[in-house]
This record gives sequence, C-alpha cells and structure tokens, in this order.
Amino acid sequence: MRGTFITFEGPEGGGKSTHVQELAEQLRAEGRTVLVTREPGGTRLAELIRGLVREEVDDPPVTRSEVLLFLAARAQVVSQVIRPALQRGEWVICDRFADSTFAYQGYGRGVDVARLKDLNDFATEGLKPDLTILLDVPPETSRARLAARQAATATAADRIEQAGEFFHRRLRDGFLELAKAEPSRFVVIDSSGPREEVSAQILKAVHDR
Ligand code: Z5A
Repeated sequence: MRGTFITFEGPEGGGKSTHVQELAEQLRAEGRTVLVTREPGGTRLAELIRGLVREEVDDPPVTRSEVLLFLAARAQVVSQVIRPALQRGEWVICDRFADSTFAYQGYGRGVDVARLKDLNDFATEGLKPDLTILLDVPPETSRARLAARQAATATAADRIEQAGEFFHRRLRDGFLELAKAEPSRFVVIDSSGPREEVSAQILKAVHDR
C-alpha cells in the first residue's frame, strides 16, 4: 500500500514551514497518519549537511559541490524516512524537495536543469511527489518577512538568503516555470495574503486532489 507524498516549495519567507505544520495538523484531525520532514534535513547526516550548506564561511561550496550536498541529503531522507513512511501507507509532507534544486541550483545558479533532473533521479530512485504546493511570494514580501523574523529572533540571513536580488527573481520565475510544465502535480498559491486564507486554499487543493 502506498501513502501520499506532498511537497511544499517556493521562495524563502513564503510560509512553507508555517503551512506544512498547519496542513499536518488538519490532516491528523481528519484521522490520517502524517509524517512531516524537511529538506535539507530529516536524518542525522542530512541535518549535518543542512548546517554545512547554509553557513556563511570564507570558502563556501562551489556550485557543483552545493548540488551534490543537497542531493546527498535527499538520498538519505528519501531512503531512510520518506519511502519507508510511504510504504507504511502514511501521508508524508516535506518542506522543500527536488524542485528547490531545480529552482535554486538550476534557474538561480545556472546549472543545466535537465542534468539536475537526471542526478536527482539517481538520488531519489525516481520518487516524485503526488502533489506539490508552490507558495508564491514576490521578492519584496519575501525580504520583508525574513527581515521581520530576523529582527524578532536576533538572527542573521544565512548564506543562500544573502544571494542578490537578481538571483531571487530568477529562482521565483524558475519555480513558476516548473509549475507551468507540470500542471497536474503543482498547485500554485499566492502566499502574500493573510495566513488563514492561504491555509484554507491549501486544504482545498489537497482535498480536490
Ligand atoms: N535549498 C537549495 O538551494 N537547494 C535545494 O535543493 C534545497 C534547498 C532542498 C533551506 O533553508 C535553504 O536551502 C533555502 C533553499 C536552499 N534557501 N534559502 N535561503 P530553510 O529551510 O531554512 O529556508 P526556507 O525553506 O527558505 O524557509 P524559510 O525562510 O523559513 O521560509 P518559509 O518556511 O517559506 O516561511 P515561514 O518560516 O513559514 O514564514 C516566514 C515568516 O513569514 C514567519 O515569520 C511567518 O510567521 C511569516 N508568515 C508566514 N505566512 C505569512 C502570511 N501569510 N502573512 C504574513 N506573514 C506570514
């Protein structure tokens, strides 16, 4: 028996972490067994990789290393966490997945997206989400939300958040292009509105599918 695999994608500050938790609670309230995980992360090794790719250092990973680090983290979480849960028939909700590699390293950093798709298939053994919710926000909203959160929590922007305006515009356009190419898998939701409205649209999209 196979479970249901839902991923959340989009630029930073789109509300993925917020809405992943809310959707999980709503589905649990309907009596479903839900496993929540995130990328990069979700296993010991993948969480270590998360720290490595985000830290601001003098010798940051070159783009090829960055790709391989994200894919190594994905291979771990897919084989140790996501596939076993799907095989148990559970619902799995993942905060970011393969489309983040295509958007950030492909559209953002300029790596050939077709090549990334091949490498990603190797890492995931071809696992694809049943539904991908793209929480779309313009870069201005993204920046404003992150600045507010950083001020509230006294934290600094990480290495990837610090990439320039042009990078962030390219990756947002990249996400929208990925969604356009696979309309049966993606639902695009404007996440710049009030949180309750976004949450209701997400639940409706899940029920509709
Ligand atoms: N990355 C990559 O390059 N390649 C890959 O293959 C993968 C990832 C898998 C992961 O960092 C980084 O790795 C990420 C992509 C890259 N790069 N960056 N930068 P992360 O997981 O820490 O970062 P994130 O995924 O971008 O998450 P985030 O910054 O925490 O954003 P979010 O999860 O989308 O949003 P949130 O935390 O739920 O909300 C942000 C704030 O906005 C928060 O204060 C909320 O209370 C507020 N919020 C949320 N919704 C609303 C609404 N509707 N109105 C007002 N305020 C709201």
